[in-house]
Amino acid sequence: MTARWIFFGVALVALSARHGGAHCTPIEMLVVDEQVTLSGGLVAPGLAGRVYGESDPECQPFPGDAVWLSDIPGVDLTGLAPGAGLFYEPLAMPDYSQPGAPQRMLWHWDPLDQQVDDNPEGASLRVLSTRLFGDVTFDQHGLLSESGQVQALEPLASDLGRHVHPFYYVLAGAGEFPSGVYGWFGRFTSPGVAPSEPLLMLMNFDQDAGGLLAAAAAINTAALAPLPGDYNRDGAVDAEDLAKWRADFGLTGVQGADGNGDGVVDAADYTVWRDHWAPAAGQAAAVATPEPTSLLLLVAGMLVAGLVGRGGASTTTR
Ligand SMILES: [Ca+2]
Ligand SMILES: [Ca+2]
Repeated sequence: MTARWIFFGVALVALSARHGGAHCTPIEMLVVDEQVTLSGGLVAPGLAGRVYGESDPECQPFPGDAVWLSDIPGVDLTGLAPGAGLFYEPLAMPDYSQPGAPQRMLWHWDPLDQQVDDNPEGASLRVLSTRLFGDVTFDQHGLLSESGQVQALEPLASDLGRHVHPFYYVLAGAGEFPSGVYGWFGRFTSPGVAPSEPLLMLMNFDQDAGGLLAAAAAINTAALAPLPGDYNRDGAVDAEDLAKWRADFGLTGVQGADGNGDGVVDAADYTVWRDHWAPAAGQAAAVATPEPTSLLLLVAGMLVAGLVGRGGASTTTR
């Protein structure tokens, strides 16, 4: 046996191990009250809604591949009639982690700074039917394919009640793709019933599997409209947001603690936080909300600190 065939055999065994046995964390799909309904997926702190990806390193797609192709997660399919038609439609969502909250279709999470960031220009994602129904392709700015959806399954009678893999997910386009986690929102539709709620799909590319849950939380949170006063975007309005407001005070053009959306973090944003802060019993004293007089002193102090800081910075850069 040549070395090539030995390698091929080892690769096949490795692939079987990845996809054999348990189906890891699939999309569980049924039709409930005339709506496509999803469950399963990733469950972790900071994840609200439906988020799907593979956090089990044994089930991860192929880290380090130059051309990246995965067919996971699969779908546990119940509740559709044979031939009813099942489609997948990627969705643009606002990115509240960026100034101006631009609409985004392909998202990237950078493991180095642990932030959602701009994708490389030229990178796109193809959702390609494993049954040759076509594909839908998009980049961070929007659709690249003519059609905005792709058929997932007919489904066949033999698909129902089974675990199926309707798509290959392909990171495509020109150039090198930075490592990290790529994500995209979408929904499943079927004629005659209501579409699913939006779901977030995630793919780990060329990095340690451990980043997937952090990326899931960051991308999911970035697409959710922020709660007024929730400046660190953890879903609660509390003392940590006051600390964030203090840290951001005087900044312009940032999302962070700009609670009233006027492009600057100032005393008005403290008022937004205070008006939406709902302390649990016993927390009020611990947080020590500034009285109006001490607030003015605090703001004045920050203004002076900000002016001094800016003066120092400008002299050093000249
Ligand atoms: Ca918060
Ligand atoms: Ca503001």
